[in-house]
Amino acid sequence: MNEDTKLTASKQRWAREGRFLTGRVARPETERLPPGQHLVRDWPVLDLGRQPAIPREKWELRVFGAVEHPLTLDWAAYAAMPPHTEVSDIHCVTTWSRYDNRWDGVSTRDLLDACMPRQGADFIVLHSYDGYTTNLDLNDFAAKGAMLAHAWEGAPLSEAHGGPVRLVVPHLYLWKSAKWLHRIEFREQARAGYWEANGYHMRGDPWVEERYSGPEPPASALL
Ligand SMILES: Nc1nc2c(c(=O)[nH]1)N[C@H]1C(S)=C(S)[C@@H](COP(=O)(O)O)O[C@H]1N2
Ligand SMILES: [Mo]
Repeated sequence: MNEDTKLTASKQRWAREGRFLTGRVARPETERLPPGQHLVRDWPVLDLGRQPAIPREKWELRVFGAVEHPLTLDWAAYAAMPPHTEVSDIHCVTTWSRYDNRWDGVSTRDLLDACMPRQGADFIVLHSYDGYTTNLDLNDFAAKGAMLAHAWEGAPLSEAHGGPVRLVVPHLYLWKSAKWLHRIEFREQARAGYWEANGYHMRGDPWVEERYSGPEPPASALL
């Protein structure tokens, strides 16, 4: 084999393996669990202790702030959006992870197409019916896999897990996935949500253990 042929063969192998597709090469199975996490089979419930009971007929989602088209979606308007399904893993900052959760709902990209964030509206705050808030960068909100979810494993999302509709952002720790979603605010400046203001990391990437913003876990790190 001359050098050219060898290089061609390597390139073909790299192409098959997806080499050099920056950041998007499928992690081998051994790397599916982020550092410091352990796997669970059940699905723990974690929240501030107030679980609001919102029937679908009373549920409303408002999209406001720095957007061209503010929206108010009732259940019928939400259900009329393009359906979207994802299977993704959950990683909670309290160190448990759960694989292969099947979600039905609406992709955040379709929501962005509908509301059209203004130039510079790079930050988002999610507001929930229980008073909880959490913040995201627009890029993380728009990431593939991020969605509004109303069903889990083919059944309506339970009240305890945030029904009628919660956010799911699978590439960040689960505290970013606001349950009982009520309002989505687009902003030109970042603002810390509930846990972010209490010492949790502003971004929360489990693969680099962005758990806390300071050197010590906060005293309030209970959930
Ligand atoms: N509205 C709301 N969303 C919330 C919370 C909350 O208290 N209220 N807790 C967050 C935290 S800290 C976690 S770990 C996950 C837990 O989701 P689960 O109860 O479905 O496992 O929800 C997140 N979303
Ligand atoms: Mo949490």
